[in-house]
Amino acid sequence: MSQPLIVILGDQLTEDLPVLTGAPENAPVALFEVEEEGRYVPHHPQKITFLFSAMRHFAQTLRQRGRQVHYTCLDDNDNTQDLISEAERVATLYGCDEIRVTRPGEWRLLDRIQKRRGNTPAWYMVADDRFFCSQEAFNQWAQGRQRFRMEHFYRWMRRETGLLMDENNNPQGEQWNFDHDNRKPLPRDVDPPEPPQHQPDQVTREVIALVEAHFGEHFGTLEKFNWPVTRRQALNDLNHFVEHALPFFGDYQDAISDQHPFLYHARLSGALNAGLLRPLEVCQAAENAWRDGSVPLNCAEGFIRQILGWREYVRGIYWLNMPDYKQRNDLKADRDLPAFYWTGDTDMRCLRRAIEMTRDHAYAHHIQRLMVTGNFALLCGVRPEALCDWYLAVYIDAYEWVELPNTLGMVLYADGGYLGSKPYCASGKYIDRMSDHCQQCRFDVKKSIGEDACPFNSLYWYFLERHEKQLAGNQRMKLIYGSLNKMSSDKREALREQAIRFLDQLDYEPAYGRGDHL
Ligand code: FAD
Ligand code: DLZ
Repeated sequence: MSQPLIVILGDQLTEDLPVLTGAPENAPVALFEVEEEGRYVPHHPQKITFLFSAMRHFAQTLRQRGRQVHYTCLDDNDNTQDLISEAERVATLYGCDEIRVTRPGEWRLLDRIQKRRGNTPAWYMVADDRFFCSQEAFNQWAQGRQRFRMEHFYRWMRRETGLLMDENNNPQGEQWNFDHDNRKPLPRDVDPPEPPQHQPDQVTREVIALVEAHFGEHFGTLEKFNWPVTRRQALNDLNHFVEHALPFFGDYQDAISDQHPFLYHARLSGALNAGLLRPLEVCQAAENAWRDGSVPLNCAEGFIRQILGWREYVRGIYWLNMPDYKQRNDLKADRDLPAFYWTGDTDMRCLRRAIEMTRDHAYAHHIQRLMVTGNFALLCGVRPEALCDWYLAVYIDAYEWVELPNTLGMVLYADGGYLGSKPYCASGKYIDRMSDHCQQCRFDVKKSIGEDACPFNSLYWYFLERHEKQLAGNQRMKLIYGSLNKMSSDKREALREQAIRFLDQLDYEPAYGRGDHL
């Protein structure tokens, strides 16, 4: 009789995964902490702590449910420190002739497993049912379409799931999208809710010590660790968000605060991506709050769109196009990452604060990722690989299936407009409108030239000028290219010189924050 080993990866911590529910009750279940996964990019210590602690708690839950669980700790003597070899070692140890695993979320690992074909014990991959849209369904949707747009996909998903639809299958409120009510700038007296506090228990405290000892050299601090490490804590965070922050989510979705890292955002991406929450229950919680009258429709819809729309869409794009997608660099960006991405040591207040928040919480919200660190890298011409490695390393929620399309596609426009219809490039004016950083910055956001001019301004015009050939034909860029072309050649030259001077004096440090082995 064949006996499978059920392998659960660190981002597969969902009790009713098909790989578990479909396995014989006496099949051993295995989880492995390994160095290799902590180091293929230098993951933030909070991300590693979050996953190891959540894995250890998940193993406890499985044992309480009567499962036989094998758990390899990072510092176990016989740990081979690699997921594939550890699974094969443990399968042999337990006399298992096959290994079953849920399809991994990163191509790198999928490829390695596929290359084990013919191996004994044999590997089998089971579909991941934690998404609204299967890869097959996405591929079918994509087939024959010249251009993809998230909005079309999202409307299809709304119809398919019935989320926020009325009895005639029309969108609630007779609109698909309430963006005109959203995206308000930050009010002066903003007072967002404090996230729930999770006191680290014994398990988490032990993991913190372990991670400090093994990955202490990675960028990021552990002092403010406050992520949910059990499903119960994650549900608590979800309820807290729906009650206290969701009612304002839409309004201040795009605002950036110098002091409040989380504003009215959910902080749920880590828990969602690791499997502690399912996207359906999160969307249903938001819809129910709207039905109860405690959350306005623009907020519930704006939030659901992020999960039902963007999250599913980027995953579909990732699997449809990997591995080639990762090689795209359509704007031929060739700079290394500025060194201050690993330190926060810059006078540009918006960048400093986004990086400090990242260091302290392994978190920055979407607009900081897109319009501050992302926009700056786009304007500088940072290589996709360098920027993608950074985003993959530093955020609590980062896995390639979601990080890569957001960074390479949405931020860097390196896929030539496949994911987004135009580059999200902006000058300092945008950051000034949406945040309270500029008042506290040594640079003057109103100036483009001179020692105290905001670097975003000259970089912005220099970027547009560099990429005129690729971008000027884009309908959505017409207005801005009109302005560039009306500019005197003296002004253009001064802006160009200012930007080049600035770029030349930056330090670039591609390998900072990585372990010696890399
Ligand atoms: P909220 O703003 O409250 O949004 C609610 C949920 O919607 C999130 O939890 C997330 O699950 C989903 N969501 C929102 N926007 C996106 C999006 N663009 N793509 C996918 N899901 C989205 N998200 C990740 O989960 N992992 C990543 O590695 C990641 N990398 C990113 C890199 C860049 C350059 C950019 C611009 C965005 C990235 N995002 C990533 C998307 C987004 O920034 C985060 O999901 C969000 O900031 C998480 O915080 P939150 O839970 O408070 O989200
Ligand atoms: C991110 C991560 C880290 C840091 N460590 C582990 C680990 O030790 N064991 C494990 O099973 N998973 C880990 N992960 C998550 C994996 O990297 C993730 O499962 C793959 O990238 C596929 O998405």
